[in-house]
Amino acid sequence: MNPLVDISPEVREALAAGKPVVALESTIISHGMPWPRNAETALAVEQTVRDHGAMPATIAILDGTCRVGLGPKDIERLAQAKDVWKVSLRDIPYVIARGMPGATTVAATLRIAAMAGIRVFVTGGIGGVHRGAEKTMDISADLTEMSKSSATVVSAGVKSILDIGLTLEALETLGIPVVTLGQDEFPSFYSSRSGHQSPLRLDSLDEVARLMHAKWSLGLEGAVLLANPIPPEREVPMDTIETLITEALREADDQKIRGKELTPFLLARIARGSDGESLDANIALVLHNAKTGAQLACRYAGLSK
Ligand code: PSU
Ligand code: MN
Repeated sequence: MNPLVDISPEVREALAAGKPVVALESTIISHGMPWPRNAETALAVEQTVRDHGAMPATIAILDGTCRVGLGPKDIERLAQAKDVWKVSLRDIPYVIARGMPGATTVAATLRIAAMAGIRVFVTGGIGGVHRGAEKTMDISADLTEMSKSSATVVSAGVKSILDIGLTLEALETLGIPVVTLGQDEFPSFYSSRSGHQSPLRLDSLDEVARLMHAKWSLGLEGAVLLANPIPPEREVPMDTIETLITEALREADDQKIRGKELTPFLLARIARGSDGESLDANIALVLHNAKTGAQLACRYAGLSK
């Protein structure tokens, strides 16, 4: 393994033994949720993965190396420090060269997870095609990275801060299977509905594991996007969120918030606007994804044996 990729001993042992491992991103900790709930959530997500039989591997860049598998102190540092860089794919060599702390997005986490040989990755929501992208060209590197790195990304779908229809089109162009678990409609993060049909549907994790096995054993590289709808009792009504998103987008435009700042700005604005209701939903769906991801990693490890 490259000396710039540092895998923790317990994650390394699990991988060597063919045991289930689940990768976790860190931008959600540093730039997606406020302190102290970000740290509490990151630790609870790790515990949920363990409780369901898999080894958690939170990924970040610290002290000049890509770290796979963090301790509670590392997580607290990412949750609290003000100088944590948001690291997408392009930023990986920069933060390493400067020895800066970096929280990895879906794109960067997925690449580092694939380097380590991890096949399941849990997050909340992925980046995608932003509304108005026909003018701004703001399309997350999460999408292009998913066409390259082979792991299943478990998410609650795509937030409607993005253009969901265009994001699904881009995923098709990139050859990424988009599978919704147990329903026909693609979910939209806070809601199990989005108004968009899911391109694919599977009803069991055994089938998802078989799809993964078929894809990669045929040499079809790249990710699978698994959409895991938020549990109904934790949903935030679509109208409530839509109003908040419209306001947040208008404010971002007025303040000329662009590029990598846009997604964190919108997330924070929506959390504030909903008086924490959206944050509660966000935490609930990430924990739900952690459980599903751990179960999927167990099924996939069973198939690969
Ligand atoms: N969408 C969410 N929550 C998040 C993110 C996106 O609903 O926390 C984070 C993820 O880390 C994702 C990143 O990879 O934002 C995408 O940022 P950008 O749009 O700048 O590529
Ligand atoms: Mn962007």
